[in-house]
Amino acid sequence: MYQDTFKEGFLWGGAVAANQCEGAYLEDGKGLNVTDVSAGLLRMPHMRWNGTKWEADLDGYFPSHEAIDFYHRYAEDISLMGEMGFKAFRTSISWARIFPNGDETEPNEAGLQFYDRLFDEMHKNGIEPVVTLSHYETPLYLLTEYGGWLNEKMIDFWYRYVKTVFERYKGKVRYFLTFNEINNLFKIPFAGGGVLDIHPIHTETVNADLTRKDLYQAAHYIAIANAKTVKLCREIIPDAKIGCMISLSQLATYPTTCAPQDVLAAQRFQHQAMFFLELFCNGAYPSFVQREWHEIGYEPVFHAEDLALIQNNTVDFISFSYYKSCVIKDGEVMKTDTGGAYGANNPFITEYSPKPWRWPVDPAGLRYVCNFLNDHYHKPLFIVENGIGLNEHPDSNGRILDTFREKYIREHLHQLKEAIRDGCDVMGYLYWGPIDIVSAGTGEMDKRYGFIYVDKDNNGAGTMQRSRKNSFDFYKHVIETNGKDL
Ligand code: BGP
Repeated sequence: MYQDTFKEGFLWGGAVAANQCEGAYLEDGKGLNVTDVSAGLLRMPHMRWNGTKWEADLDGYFPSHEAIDFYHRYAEDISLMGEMGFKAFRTSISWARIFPNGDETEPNEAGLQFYDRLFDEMHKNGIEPVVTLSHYETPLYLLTEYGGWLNEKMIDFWYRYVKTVFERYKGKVRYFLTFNEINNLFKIPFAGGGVLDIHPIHTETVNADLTRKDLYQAAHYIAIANAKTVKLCREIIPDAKIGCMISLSQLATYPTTCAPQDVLAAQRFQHQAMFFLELFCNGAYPSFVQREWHEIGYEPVFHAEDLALIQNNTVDFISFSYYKSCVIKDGEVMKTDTGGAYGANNPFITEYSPKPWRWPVDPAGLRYVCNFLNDHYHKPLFIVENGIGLNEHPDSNGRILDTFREKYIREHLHQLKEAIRDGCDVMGYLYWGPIDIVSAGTGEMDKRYGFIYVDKDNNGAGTMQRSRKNSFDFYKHVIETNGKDL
């Protein structure tokens, strides 16, 4: 049936990740996770070889260790989101709060209690929790002791964790996402994939020779874990919905020219973004990986029952991040950041986020991605990350006039509405970073996404006081009018 605009019950809101906002990185029994040794995922993890094994090197300043202290200030922050009228708020459960090392048999009660308090607070404010089970937060110990997802044992550790979560929060959470941007396994394996991958220049040994073969095997274990999670979620919380979460800026890959080889290059690049979609949504390995597997000499190690498990337990919906599009030329090696990939400049795109990030602004790319997904997978879509990072300072009246952000959102929502008119079933839109948090890629506070300003700078100075930017009222109005008045 034709849908002209955002449906009733559309899930408006915002999204963050535990490791970028909570802080309290060792409080109440929490163990270290992979992002705790990172001052930005695009930088080298701070690890050292002690002669026998890898260990955390915690010398220096790590912005995420305190972050915006959401762990203690969540009530104030959730109430501000409530004031904006949020219907949903996405955050992750930090796995190492629940199982500090990851391989324990009993969970950490204090960690579980924190999320009880947090979800209760959301409900008090009329906000539905949307929970990412793993957002770049694999317990570090699982990497240093077991190699992370290179090891099949991870499936059992993961299973124990998600079972604990489902049983504990079954009355409180109805929306789950499995692994955040899991396709980043191939781009930033350490944090994105939970795989022990230390670059050779960091020290000379161990896994310097990690190959795509290894990553494909890790992907297989993750696919099994994903399928088991979907199955378990349905058993324990039958009325919940569970989705995959993929970074899909890469689906908006345009060829540099209409030369057939450039068009084919763009298609190959899109295939990389489709790999996990095929596994999680169609429940099967896509035929397009066969050629690469043949060329790299990978022969998957599968158990007989694996493929049926993947086939029978596909996700309910597709959630994804979209920040920007990119342009590819045949033969070009694409570079990656947390927003997706980047290659040549697109002469038809004239607007960029400010320096030093310079992310191209391409709202139509969002419509393109939605249609692409709708054509291939026929599942409801959930935009769980879209936003713009700006370097902002309050003016002399203490206000932040972030009209660039308002324009960015307005234009993306216009295009989302077009996608709905094109026939896409869109469940919701969660703006990335409704409150300023630590940037995933570069560890900065100065890359601000929020409607809510947090007084803290890159060096950790500031009062942590929260204040409303101009876009706060703008977004509130968008939600109030269910996106009619953009
Ligand atoms: C995505 C991540 C988020 C996030 C966002 C913006 O890749 O899932 O965690 O932070 O990118 O990236 P950044 O913070 O580097 O600007």
